[in-house]
Amino acid sequence: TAKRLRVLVTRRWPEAAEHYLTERYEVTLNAEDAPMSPARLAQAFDEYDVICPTVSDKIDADIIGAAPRLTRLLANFGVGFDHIDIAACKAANVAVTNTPGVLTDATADLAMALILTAARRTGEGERELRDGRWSGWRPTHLMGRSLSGKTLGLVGFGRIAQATAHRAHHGFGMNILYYSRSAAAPDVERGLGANRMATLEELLRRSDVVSLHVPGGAETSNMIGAKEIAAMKPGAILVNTARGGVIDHDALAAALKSGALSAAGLDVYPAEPVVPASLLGLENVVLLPHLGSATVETREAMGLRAAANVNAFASGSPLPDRIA
Ligand code: 8YV
Repeated sequence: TAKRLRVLVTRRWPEAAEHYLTERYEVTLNAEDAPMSPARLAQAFDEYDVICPTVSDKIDADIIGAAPRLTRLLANFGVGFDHIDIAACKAANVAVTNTPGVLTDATADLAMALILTAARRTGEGERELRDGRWSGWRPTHLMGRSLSGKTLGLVGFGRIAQATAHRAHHGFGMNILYYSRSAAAPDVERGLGANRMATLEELLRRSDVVSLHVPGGAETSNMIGAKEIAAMKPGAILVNTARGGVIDHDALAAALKSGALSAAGLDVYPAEPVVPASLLGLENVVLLPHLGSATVETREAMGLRAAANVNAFASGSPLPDRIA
């Protein structure tokens, strides 16, 4: 019988997805379910044919090393891959796949949750109530902002941005603007009532709510800094479900403190699990612990999608979600 592939799964997945993989391959699960040390990850490249990493594994050129290593495939559990040095993978002849599509709805739902929480101040309200500070109903208590008729500006216009646009436009009556390197097809724009802006500055200037949907990494590092925040409408809301490095958080904290922005909603941070200290003391920012894709259904689907790429690799077929 053919040698079974040795597969390392760096974090614990939902049971059904682990079961699917362990039935087919020689799988090692990380019992502690804690991030692996760089040394352990580097060693794994000599021990496993396939590694299934997550966002909590930083796989840089030092870890990948020079060829020849045993590992030939990184089947990433997640769609974003800025934690993996793609150029180093290519140089070392290591293929990389991700899990697009299966987490689109869950992440768009969470973007809406952040928009609603920020606009309606529900986090502030719950903290007040639980702290015993609620003194009763009054006409001007914790007034937020309505979404209906307001403009949502999307930075990046991929799958998750479009799913967010769908919810905001058809569910909440928002107007949609987007900024992206490439234009969406006319029928997609029509279906979402979306208008493309020629510059980021114009999008920021015209939007009541701005939601970020660009990939992380060097190209988008600090894309939203002091200058961009200053271009936003007074009292606008900024939401991020993409990657933390896209925002300059010192500039964001200053704008939230001064009231230049009324609120923000964040699910991602530049050096997780560290949360910028300047934000922790502010009432008008919603801070979530990277929950974008965290539903039972979605996390299971992500594991099965990573497994589908392992299957293709095992049978020598083209990898369905190959990114390198
Ligand atoms: C995951 C994500 O939770 O897919 C992504 O890019 O950020 C989240 O869905 C995480 O990356 C899993 O590795």
